[in-house]
Amino acid sequence: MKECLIVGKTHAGKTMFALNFAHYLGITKLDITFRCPSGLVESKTYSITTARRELVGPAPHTTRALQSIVLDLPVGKGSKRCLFTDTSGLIDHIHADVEIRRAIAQTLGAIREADLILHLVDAAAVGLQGAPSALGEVDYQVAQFAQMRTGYAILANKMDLSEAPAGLAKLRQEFPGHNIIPISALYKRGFREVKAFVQRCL
Ligand SMILES: Nc1nc2c(ncn2[C@@H]2O[C@H](COP(=O)(O)OP(=O)(O)OP(=O)(O)O)[C@@H](O)[C@H]2O)c(=O)[nH]1
Ligand SMILES: [Mg+2]
Repeated sequence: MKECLIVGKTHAGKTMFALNFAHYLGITKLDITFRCPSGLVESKTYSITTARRELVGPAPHTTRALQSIVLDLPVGKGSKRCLFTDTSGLIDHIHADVEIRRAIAQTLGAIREADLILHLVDAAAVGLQGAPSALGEVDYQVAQFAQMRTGYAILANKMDLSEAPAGLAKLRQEFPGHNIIPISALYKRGFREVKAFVQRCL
């Protein structure tokens, strides 16, 4: 089964996207497998409401494990299975908390193994110096590493916010030649395009 990894800076909206995209594909009971940096693996079942409440964070570094959902996407006359994996958010500096450093190292390891990479960027925070989800060095590094694959797209998230169109324009300038899909994970906008992209890559 191919793995589609959702990566990006902390607070970009990765978990909101993972949960709402699964919901958009018709999954109402979310079976999520957590692979913790410690090696612990556990699964838990959520309703979409509970998952959003418990897993989407008001503050950075909410996700601290690889959190996977199995998705079935229609491809041709059949369907293809894909492991859709949310990750711990990246930062530009070295974090003081060892648990967060381990979680970030786990994300970086997963990037090397992934078949497809969806790189979430907070379009509303692109130019916000100092904001956790502002566009940063690590975004350029991910883009440079991942562009060698066919299955790489940048998802410009939070397009429902007024600052986002300017951020999207800047992203298009900074990442020329990349596939950039504007979305709102919160309102499930742009999901048709994301689905078509993932289907093409499976
Ligand atoms: N307006 C708006 N807010 C969003 C959107 N997507 C996520 N958010 C908000 O952004 C914040 C961070 O969302 P998360 O999904 O937890 O972000 P994350 O990238 O998983 O963060 P980490 O797990 O810390 O790396 C939350 O307050 C969400 O409600 C969006 O499309 N629009
Ligand atoms: Mg998260």
